[in-house]
Amino acid sequence: MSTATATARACANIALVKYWGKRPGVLNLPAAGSLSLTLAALVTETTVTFDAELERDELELDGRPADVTRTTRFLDLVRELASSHARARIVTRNEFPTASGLASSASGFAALAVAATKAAGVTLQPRALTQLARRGSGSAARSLFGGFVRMHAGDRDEDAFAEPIASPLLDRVRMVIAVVGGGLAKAHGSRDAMEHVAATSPLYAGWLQTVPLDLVAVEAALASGDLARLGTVVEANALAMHASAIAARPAVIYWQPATLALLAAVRTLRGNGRAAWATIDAGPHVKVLTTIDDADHVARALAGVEGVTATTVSAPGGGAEVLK
Ligand code: 2P0
Repeated sequence: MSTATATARACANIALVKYWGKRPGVLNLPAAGSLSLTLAALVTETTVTFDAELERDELELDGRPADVTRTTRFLDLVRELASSHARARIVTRNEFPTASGLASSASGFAALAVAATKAAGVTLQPRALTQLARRGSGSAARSLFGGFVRMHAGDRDEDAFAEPIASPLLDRVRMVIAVVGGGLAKAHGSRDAMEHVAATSPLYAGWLQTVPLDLVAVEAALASGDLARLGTVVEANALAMHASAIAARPAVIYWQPATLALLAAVRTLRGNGRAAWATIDAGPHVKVLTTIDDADHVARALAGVEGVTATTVSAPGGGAEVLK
């Protein structure tokens, strides 16, 4: 057969304990563990078609041709596993809230890993599939699973994998995504930024000491169903990550004025008895951990903050899957 095709979908995830820093080398090993929540509202769908007639890989992203370099590097790993040289056509589409400006490398490489291995006839156990996705993007390993997911840093390739974590909180939690507009200069890409922070920030060592403690606290809160404990650690962890970035030389500052206004709004919501704890990734947007009961109230309050251009309420999402 000269062509073989498969389609997969994967949801993006938001880290509750952040992945921020790598160990050196080509294996894309994180410097520390991380823990995330997969979100139903942020979906990527990807079709991979291996075609012996193609001379090079071709990528179409949201209807337009896109740079295929990083995708080719990833597909080379799949081709090696399949003992194949066939190039591929990749068509990928992000069903994200309109103009959300949210990063999609997690759902993107998770969907690509599932579709490409399926199309190539490579069968991997779930843990091995997360290791493969990690080579594409560290956060992608976590998007293979739904709900709460723990990424292990490990010492070697086979120890740096993701696995789902059960929690009685899963049915209760929601995430409100508050998109900050404003048209400021494009943020620093997280891959380069985390290397720069690791190399120059005097606070990076403190960040690396914090992560294992936060992981223990978050896992305990998830196991016991203690949402307030979970939220407190989640917000503190994100602020510690950003403190390390702000202290880099030169500084990496992802926040805009609306980001700080959102942090204040979240504190006010908490003061009024609502469940609301903020987290922030490599951009100005604020994601708020809340409950099914408080989600709409929180979303309305955040939509009223100056500089916020959209809000989305998301339930936890499921794991990556083959569609056809
Ligand atoms: C996270 N971020 O844990 C953190 C929080 C950014 C801030 O994972 O270089 O795109 O592809 O392995 O996965 C973004 O990093 O990095 C990220 P690569 P990735 O969600």
